[in-house]
Amino acid sequence: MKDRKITIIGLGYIGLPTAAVMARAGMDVLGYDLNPRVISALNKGEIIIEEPGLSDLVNEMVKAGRLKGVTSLQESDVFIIAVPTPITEDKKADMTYVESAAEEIAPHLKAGDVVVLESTSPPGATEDIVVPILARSGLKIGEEVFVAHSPERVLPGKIIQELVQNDRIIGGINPESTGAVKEIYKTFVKGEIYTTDSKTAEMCKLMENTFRDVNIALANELAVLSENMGIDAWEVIRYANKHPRVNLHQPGPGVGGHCIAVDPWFVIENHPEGRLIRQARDINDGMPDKVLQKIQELVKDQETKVAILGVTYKPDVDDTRESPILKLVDGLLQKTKLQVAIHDPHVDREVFPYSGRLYDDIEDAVKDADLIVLGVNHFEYSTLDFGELGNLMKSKKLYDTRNYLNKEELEKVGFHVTVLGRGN
Ligand code: SAJ
Repeated sequence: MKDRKITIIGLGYIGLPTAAVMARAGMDVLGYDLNPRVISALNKGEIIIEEPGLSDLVNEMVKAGRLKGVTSLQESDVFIIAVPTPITEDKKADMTYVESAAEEIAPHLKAGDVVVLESTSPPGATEDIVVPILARSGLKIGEEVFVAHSPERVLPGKIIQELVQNDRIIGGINPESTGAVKEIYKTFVKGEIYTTDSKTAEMCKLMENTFRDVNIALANELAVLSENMGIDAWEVIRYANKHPRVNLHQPGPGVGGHCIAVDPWFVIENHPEGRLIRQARDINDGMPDKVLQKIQELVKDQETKVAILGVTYKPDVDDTRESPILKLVDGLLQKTKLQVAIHDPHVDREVFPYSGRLYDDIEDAVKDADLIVLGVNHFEYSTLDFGELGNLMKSKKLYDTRNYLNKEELEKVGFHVTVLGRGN
């Protein structure tokens, strides 16, 4: 197995770590991406995304000659598709990148090759989209070329560890395909490998994230109800979760990232009967607007300055895809006259849409502001000196959308603190 050549198509948050981990397991790995920045960085042993442990591992594998970036596909024994599956305006899976990847693979196929779709896809995509394109090679798909869906389930921030330790699902288009892919993943996965058919594997992945989305929607609904009832949702969660079979999730300013905010739509794109799933999406997507309304209540002067701390989709990552705080910023700029200043130590200024409003120094972001909004609970924000920051502000008001900061300590230094989900 170790002498087989692996090609990973798409070197993003999943493809690149997978490439590095497979190289570490002893395989000869080529990485292919349309973005030339990614390939030139890779061949220098560098990466352009943030993920703990990835930089060192990539560097080591490139130096060892086991991982290399390429700008065109070539013959390989295994092709792994890890390209994005974005969502269209009308909430459908945009499978263009998957289709192009399959189209590029087809001419390079030979008997015995394996193709794995890792990209999160609507149920049926492997069989209905990938297989017919690969069949253009003239080879018998399922008999000469083995095809399966094996969804990634890793948590950004812990990708390297979870790629190896998590259990894995492999769903082939037939048992032979499932078996062939299992042989490959066995070389680096330490968790259990469960096998099924490709459509079930696709649905498993989507339902994992949908489970979380629906639960977060419930927590967000609890937050809204609690504010209206004058109780503290966080206290309700703390005590309700003492029940052995209850696990209320955390409310917040909405759900972001390219997974949980997107995948539920793939389940229901052709199935309007999925009512609860749709409602959960609507509740979570409505949260940035609720935060916006609260900000407008908290600032008396509607043209004053508001400082937003944290814009990524979750703490301690650099990813702003589907970030609810970016949606909040969009709303503030489109619907209000407030002056918006942003601080986030993780975002890459080069790809950030509001780089003109992004301050490197937190002091500059909060200077003369009427209100600080904690958008993301980055670790860095737990150690801030709010006594000093408060002195730079026009008035000492803070809205914590994550229940992250120490309210009592903030009040001691003169802040008026509002917490999402905490009624008066
Ligand atoms: N969030 C809440 N309340 C919570 C938990 C999360 O508001 O109680 C928000 C976060 O702030 C963030 C979003 O949800 O905006 C998603 O964050 P997350 O940490 O829950 O998940 P992701 O998107 O980083 O990763 C998820 C994981 N899926 C599950 O836990 C079921 C991961 O295992 C998947 O591999 C990943 O999606 C993916 O790629 O699909």
